[in-house]
Amino acid sequence: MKRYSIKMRASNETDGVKNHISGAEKIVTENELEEYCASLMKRALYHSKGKPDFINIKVEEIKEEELLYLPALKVTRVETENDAEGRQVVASYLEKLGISRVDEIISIWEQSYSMRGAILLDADTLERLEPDKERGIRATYMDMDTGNAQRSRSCEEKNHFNEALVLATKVVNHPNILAELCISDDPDYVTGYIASKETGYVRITKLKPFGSPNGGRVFLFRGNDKEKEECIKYLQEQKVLVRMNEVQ
Ligand code: PML
Ligand code: MG
Repeated sequence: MKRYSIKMRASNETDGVKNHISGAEKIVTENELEEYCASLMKRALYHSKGKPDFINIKVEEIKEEELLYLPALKVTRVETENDAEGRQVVASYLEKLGISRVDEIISIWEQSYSMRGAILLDADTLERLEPDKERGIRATYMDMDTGNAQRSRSCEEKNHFNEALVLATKVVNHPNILAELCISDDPDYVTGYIASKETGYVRITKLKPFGSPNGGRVFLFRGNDKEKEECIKYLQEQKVLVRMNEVQ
């Protein structure tokens, strides 16, 4: 059975400024294609961030030999009372990972709030490494692989956790990525995370105030220029299916 990648992005423009509303992607089989395109279209049309005036749905065939299968990261959960406490948890995990300049990293995170993609940050020099600093780096071409289990047929409603776990698993499996930090840009979603190969996926229940549209991602990188190029290529082009079987 053939597989296809579907990517959706939706935005609107106010006073000449383009605002990102929603973006999502799936890797599906041929017989799921029509249904998932329709679901993603609905997701773009009915989003809490507003009505789009631009929707793009892109479909590309994927060959089996292009796919990399990865086990999902182990998941733990830390309860926090508010965003300040949430940031302290992030700081303590960064320290555990041997990363210094933690406060500066957390403050640079804010620069990702209006971007479609993530900041790729040199963990030591704190240099931003994205070729296009307005757009950032978008990790793409990934989805969950549920094996024989039937997955939920609808993706009209975003499952923040599943989609983020898939993305984080892909991102931190690159040998030059030390960790990923993420806060959702959806105003009503306050859970965020720090993920790394070493710590797994650490969910932090409050990482921003309820109602805030401020969210974004940072990928922390350590390596040389050649490794940076390879890493960007991996994040943007490698097709990945994440095995979710053991996720509770
Ligand atoms: C997003 O909205 O894209 C990010 C979602 C973060 C999910 C965090 C979690 O629930 O574990
Ligand atoms: Mg969002």
